[in-house]
Amino acid sequence: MDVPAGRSPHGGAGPGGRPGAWWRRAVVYQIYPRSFADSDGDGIGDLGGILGRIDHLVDLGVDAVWLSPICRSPQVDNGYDVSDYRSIDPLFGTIEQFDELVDRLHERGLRLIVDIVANHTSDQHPWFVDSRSSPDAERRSWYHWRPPRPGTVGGQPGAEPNDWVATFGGPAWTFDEGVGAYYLHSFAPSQPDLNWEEPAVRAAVSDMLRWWADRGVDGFRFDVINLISKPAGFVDGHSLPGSGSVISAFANGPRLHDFLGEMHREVGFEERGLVTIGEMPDLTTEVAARVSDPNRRELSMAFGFEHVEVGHLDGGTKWEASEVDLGEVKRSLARWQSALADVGWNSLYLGNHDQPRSLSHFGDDGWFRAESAKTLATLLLCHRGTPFVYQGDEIGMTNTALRLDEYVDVESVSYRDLALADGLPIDEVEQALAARSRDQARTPMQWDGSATAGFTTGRPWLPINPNAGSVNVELADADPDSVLAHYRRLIRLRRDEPALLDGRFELLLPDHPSIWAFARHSPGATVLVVANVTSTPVGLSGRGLPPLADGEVLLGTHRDRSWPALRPWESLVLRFRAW
Ligand code: TEU
Repeated sequence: MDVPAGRSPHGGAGPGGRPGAWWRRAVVYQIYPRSFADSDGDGIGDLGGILGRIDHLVDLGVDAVWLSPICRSPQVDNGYDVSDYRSIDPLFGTIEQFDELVDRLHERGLRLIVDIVANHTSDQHPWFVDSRSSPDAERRSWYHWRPPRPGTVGGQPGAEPNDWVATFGGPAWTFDEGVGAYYLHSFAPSQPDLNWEEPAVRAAVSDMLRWWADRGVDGFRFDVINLISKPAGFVDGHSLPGSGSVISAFANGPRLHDFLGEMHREVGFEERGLVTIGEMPDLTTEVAARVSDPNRRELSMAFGFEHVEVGHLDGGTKWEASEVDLGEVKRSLARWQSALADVGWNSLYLGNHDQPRSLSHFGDDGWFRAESAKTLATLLLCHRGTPFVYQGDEIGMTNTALRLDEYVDVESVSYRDLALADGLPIDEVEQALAARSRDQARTPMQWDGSATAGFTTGRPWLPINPNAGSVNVELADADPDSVLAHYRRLIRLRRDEPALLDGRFELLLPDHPSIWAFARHSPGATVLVVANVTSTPVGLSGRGLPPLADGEVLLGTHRDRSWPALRPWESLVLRFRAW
């Protein structure tokens, strides 16, 4: 691959968003630095660890890396609570190591995307420290301050300015004794929301983004960026059904598009050839099409949540969710494919640091672990859009078993404590955390079969999954039939097959409960993807698919064929000249 130019727009890349933009052909790999590789033995992954593992990324064949936050932070939410936007947290290394990482990745043909958390800061950020120092502070208006409800005493239950609930539980307002007012936080109390109505806040954010772009990064992933425009009035209740938290009151607010457009202009996203991905809870296809419409010059694409929230009960939280219906997941993805077929661009993901392991959530992490890992990857990467592979998925990592007292994620700990205090039976709390906790995706990357999985020489910050002896990079690398080998073939196939990059998407057998099938049509050929997404065999004859024997097999989960049936979690990618 050609070497990205770093600071200048990339050679060969068309204007952002239009066919030819580099990121429309790219596969992105997400690194959660804390859990990837530890170079100094403190049990926490770091930049030195990433520098030592670049070969893994090159061998996998990905084009870009997205790093979860590495800025200085008290780490209440593992870096999603920033106290200095222009620094590297000493836990992760130094700014010199960061610059070295940019250079090393570029030398190997990889691009780097950093994570920007600008809906909120840490309460340790100097902006908030100033804001809370007095009602007349210079940065008072940089955050959302409100008096207690009329007729109540601040700090007493029920005195919050309104009834909004924070995403991690409890009220979205915390009382500051010093100034006698409440501040707003969509997440933990230590993550106060910035007030984007204040022009100085927006200017400070754009300035910070230029600083990172000047360091040579190739793009930004914007944390919960569709929460930045709060509705006027701050009235009780939620404006939209959905997540059960304040998110539904904020998502896609009135000035969202203005703010994104301004940021695009101020930083020069398109001129600099940067990719921009906005994480957007409660995203709709309409908003996704708007923000990723290249002519509107807002973002390259957005992360929606619909497909990972299948099974969530209406108005409930993820903890009360029911079983995942894969039929619904496939129809959800297909709906997004059609909605963004002509305008805008999709992001594609099944898992990240906030979701349980995708293999455990959508697949069969027992008997058919390898087959379902391969099939889920095939399905995802053959859709139209930019795929994001979460670290560990390429070797088929699974959820683990943690004791109630072993969870450390701020969301999980808060849920556990509130649920137990509410009298929920322990086994229900255990089950909910086992299925949904974010810690499931955060156990250390499994590099080899040693006691610490090759992740650290010290004591890992979160227990190693007990299956590391059999599920690890070293073993997978030596096995031509491994999940890892399949990922490598799949990523290469996607790059070489025009129909997979830009071909029109067509869902086949939309209502079939066990077969997930779709076609990608390009002028020269049609590619058919067909998968059995259950742990029992399924027959294919009489289903209305073309005879598979007429196609050329490009990729399959199994070495041999069992037509006209598919074995448990078997999938195939075939090319047809005539369709
Ligand atoms: O996540 C936003 C978000 O919507 C999640 O909080 C999600 O609702 C939850 O994890 C589902 O259980 C982003 C980051 O990706 C996440 O790690 C941060 O904790 C959060 O924002 C706050 O910055």
